[in-house]
Amino acid sequence: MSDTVLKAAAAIRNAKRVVALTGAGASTESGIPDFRSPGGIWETYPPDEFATIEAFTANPDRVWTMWHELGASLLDVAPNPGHRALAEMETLGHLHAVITQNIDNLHQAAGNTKVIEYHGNARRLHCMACRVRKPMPLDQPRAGAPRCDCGGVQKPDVVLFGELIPPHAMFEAEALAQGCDVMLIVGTSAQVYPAASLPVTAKKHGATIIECNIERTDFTAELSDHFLAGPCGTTLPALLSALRD
Ligand code: BV8
Ligand code: ZN
Repeated sequence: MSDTVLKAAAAIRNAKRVVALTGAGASTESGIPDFRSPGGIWETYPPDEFATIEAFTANPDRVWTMWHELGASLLDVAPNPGHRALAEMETLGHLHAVITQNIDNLHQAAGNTKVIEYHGNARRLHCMACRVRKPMPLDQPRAGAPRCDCGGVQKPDVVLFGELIPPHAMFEAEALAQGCDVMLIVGTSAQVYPAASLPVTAKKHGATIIECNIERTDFTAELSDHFLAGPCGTTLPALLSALRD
């Protein structure tokens, strides 16, 4: 067991409230590509053409080509050992909540019960006209943007660039960041705001920052007290077994 893992486990064991912030790196070992690593989604679908609310409004059918591919990649995915370690940490009382930027539902599938979906969830549709939300039929072949019964265009219920974070998620995440004494950051490149400001808030309120990533990020230099290098499907189970000892 590495010294870093032991120190991180000690910080979690002594904490009153641990909160995790996860990004796409938490799901790559479930077979879902992340966004910015080589081979990531943005390589095929540049974000300014496919992930902004302007692009969607201008040409919903074109933007849906990305969501159809992304939806298909979510069809038969399952939680990986990293997701399961976070769920077990909650069961053991060592994790209060997960704030996730991911839209794949895998934390819930792994068993975490307090999950804040900061960027929405790809399993729902959201009508641009009447605002009604409905489950997204993930296996439905898509030749363009679906239409609502009201005739409006439906978008995936995820937060595109230029869209506000859902207020309930925004406020709950902010309160969790202010109130935690350990923040466990898993698999995020720290590039997207306001999500990337949550660890800054936590640190400002005295939290210890533990970061799990396969690369060093802006957080690593500026915020992290413990950096667990490597795939989170390995580092999180190692952290869990140190907590069990
Ligand atoms: C908003 C759609 C107010 C959903 C996404 C200039 C400065 C600051 C901010 C801005 C700015 N200009 C514009 C903005 C605002 C903008 C923004 O932050 N832009 C950035 C790019 C500069 N933000 C917004 O627009 C947000 N809304 O601000 O509202 C507003 C309102 C009106 C007008 C203006 C502002 C909305 C942000 C949400 C955007 N939606 N995607 C989806 O597809 O999921 S963003 C996209 O990036 C995803 O949501 C994703 O969750 C998010 C963050 O990415 P990561 O999760 O970190 O993934 P990434 O691939 O980047 O990194 C993966 C990491 O994991 C890597 O470090 C890798 O090494 C690591 N990894 C990989 N495998 C593993 C691993 N680690 C461990 N183990 C592994 N196995
Ligand atoms: Zn509608």
